[in-house]
Amino acid sequence: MQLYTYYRSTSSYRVRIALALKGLAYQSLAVNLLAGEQRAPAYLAVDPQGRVPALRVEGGQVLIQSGAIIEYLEERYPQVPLLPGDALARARARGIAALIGCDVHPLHNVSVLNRLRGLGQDEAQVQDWIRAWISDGLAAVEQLLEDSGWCLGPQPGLADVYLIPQLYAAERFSVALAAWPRIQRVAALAAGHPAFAQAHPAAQADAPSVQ
Ligand SMILES: N[C@@H](CCC(=O)N[C@@H](CS)C(=O)NCC(=O)O)C(=O)O
Repeated sequence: MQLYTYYRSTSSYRVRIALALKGLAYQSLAVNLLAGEQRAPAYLAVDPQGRVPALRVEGGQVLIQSGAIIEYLEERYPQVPLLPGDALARARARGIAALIGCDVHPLHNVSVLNRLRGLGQDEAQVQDWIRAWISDGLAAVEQLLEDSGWCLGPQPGLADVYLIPQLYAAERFSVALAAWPRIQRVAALAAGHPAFAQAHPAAQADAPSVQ
């Protein structure tokens, strides 16, 4: 498999975690979002939306959208499941994933921020906007997590796959996690887990040596 990815992209980071948790080998193909490579014709032929991640699977088909890619991996490689067997528990995990993937991350995506800047918002306003959406989202996630273990149980799963990259973005945009002890507990578990370490932005070949 080949993953079109950018080291700092939280959506790519989700897929990298899912691949690593499942022990799946893949080749990383870096798309430099800062340099605008996502809008180059060659990449638009891969993903007409011009976003990462995209995953080229065996047989050559390209899948887009991290949620769809992760669900594909879950169905195709069910060993090391990311979703529990119980339908209600699956819905809880998907709820946290959607909260982060639909209601937080899109509001601080590069193209959305550039649109805000284009509408005349100054950088301080843009940074406030980012921090507000991340803080509101994480405050809600905190209420949805279990009191011990990973987000929703003793093993890492879909909710963790979404939460950890969002925490990387929180740190990048100076959102403090101090008010959220459950989230801090999950972050500490991920910091000591090899699959999460392998997927971390700093471990990617396209990451600059000083971030
Ligand atoms: N809903 C998409 C979001 C993908 C997305 O927005 N990716 C960002 C990086 S995290 C991107 O490629 N941004 C480039 C741009 O907005 O120009 C997913 O989950 O895959």
